[in-house]
Amino acid sequence: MKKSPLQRVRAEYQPKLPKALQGAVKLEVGAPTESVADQEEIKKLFPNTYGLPIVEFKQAENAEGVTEPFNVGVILSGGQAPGGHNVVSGLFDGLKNLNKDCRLYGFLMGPGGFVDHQYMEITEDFLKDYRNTGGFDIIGSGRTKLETPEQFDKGLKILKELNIKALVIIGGDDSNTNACVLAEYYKANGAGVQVIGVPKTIDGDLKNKWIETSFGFDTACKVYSEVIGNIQRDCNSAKKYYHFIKLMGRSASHIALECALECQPNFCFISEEVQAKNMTLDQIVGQLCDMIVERANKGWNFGTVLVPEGLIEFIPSMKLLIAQLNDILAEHAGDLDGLTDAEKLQAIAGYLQPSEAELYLSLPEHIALQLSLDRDSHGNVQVSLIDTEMLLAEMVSKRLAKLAEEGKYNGKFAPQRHFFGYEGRCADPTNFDADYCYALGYNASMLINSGVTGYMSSVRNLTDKPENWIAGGIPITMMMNMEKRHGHMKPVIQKALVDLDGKPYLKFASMRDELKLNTLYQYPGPIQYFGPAEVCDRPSMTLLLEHDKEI
Ligand code: FBP
Repeated sequence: MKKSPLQRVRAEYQPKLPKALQGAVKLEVGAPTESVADQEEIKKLFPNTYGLPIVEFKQAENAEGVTEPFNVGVILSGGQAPGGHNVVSGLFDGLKNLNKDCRLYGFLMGPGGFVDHQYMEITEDFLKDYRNTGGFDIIGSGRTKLETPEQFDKGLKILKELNIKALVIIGGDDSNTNACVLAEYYKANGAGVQVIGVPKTIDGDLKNKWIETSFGFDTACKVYSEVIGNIQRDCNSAKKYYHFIKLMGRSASHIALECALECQPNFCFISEEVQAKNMTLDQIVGQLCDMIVERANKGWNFGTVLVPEGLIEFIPSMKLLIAQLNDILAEHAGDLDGLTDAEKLQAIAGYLQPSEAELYLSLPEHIALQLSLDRDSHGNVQVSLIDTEMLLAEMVSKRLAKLAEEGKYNGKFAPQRHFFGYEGRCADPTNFDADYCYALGYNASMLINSGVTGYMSSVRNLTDKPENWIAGGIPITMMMNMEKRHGHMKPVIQKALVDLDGKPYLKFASMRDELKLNTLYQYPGPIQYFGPAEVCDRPSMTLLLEHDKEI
């Protein structure tokens, strides 16, 4: 593999490991736990993995005897997130430190590779080119949903063939939910295979008291913030465009909020707030127009607007529409096949309730069609395919034209649109993510060695220096509640949306009026790997604020 100069130097970086994981470890076992909600149902569904204690590693004074060698399998699941390769590196190094004859097998292209027995052994020689790099290309990732006993049994065959004692699933909330179901299934059937989850997703919505952040969020937000900063500099230089910037984050607005804190744009929507205030699309457009008119009165016909990609699903009227569309697409897929776009729109409108049909047909045609695309394997609307930023820019443009006719606006509105998502998902991890991921992977190897199953690798106290990070495991059942999915109540890990009483949101809310009517852009610049710690090792502003730290 040919390497760039930065890659060559970066490959030498040795991620910092918490003191607790350096050398021999001992396990401290806490009290039994309960799930965050719906305790009775979750307990019934997970009789073997419910109520397990939180465990924590401490440095052991004396190394215990040599561990017998064992084999482990690893799966990368779902969307890419910076740092995945370091989870694999940490896992590999942890296993080899336990016994150099331990082996690590990677299942190819996500859970699908596990079910279909596609795998490779990960060796040091192979791994060395991937250390501290972004991407999931080491073994590939995929979105196959691991949920049926048939898949579990097929997977068990290859685990037995390769003499694998534990499976590590690196994924988001859905994949970790499935990891827990798998752990329960293997325990109930005496399969003798442990399952450990690792919290991944740039979206930042897999977090709670014990999982302070999912890996990849820090790097992805820093990549987006660099380019938003660059756009803002361009915007402020030419003073002639409004930039509508959509940011990834399927449901939660953590990414948009973090970028807003980093860059201080003129406007940033927070989907959770839109939902809480029961706002309509019309009101959203109205808010933007108010700002544009006021800025135009000051002679400013430029600005920046951040739009979380999940926004559309949080507008209550759109949410109703999407829920009906989900059912219609599931029930009438066959009837819609082969129709032209115009016929499809009319047919779908015919199935919708009258008020949703009206909303559906009032949308620009391309947006209505995008809302009617196939769902992903988890039944989610693929929001990254919906041009919400374009929808807003078009609707604002129309409204401003009307205001101009009425003599209420005399500015110039020239929108530019951007979507930042894939640009950040495979970036080389920041020092924070490089260290965090390595620690998560290393910690997973220690969890396996301690014999637990149905746990998520947890590294916390993340605003302190890495040496002081706390490492251990959290029972996945503890993070679960019951939610309606595909029309049925299912046990799932509770998603962490932006907390409207939380410090990151309140900080942004305290600044936003000033940001709208001034030009107070901040320019974060590119990720730095070498240099002063306050530049290179600084965690996300969200994490700092959540830990009562200064930003
Ligand atoms: P995960 O939750 O699997 O980590 O993926 C998150 C995400 O990056 C979202 O931000 C985005 O909506 C989605 O993946 C895009 O999915 P795909 O990679 O399948 O296009």
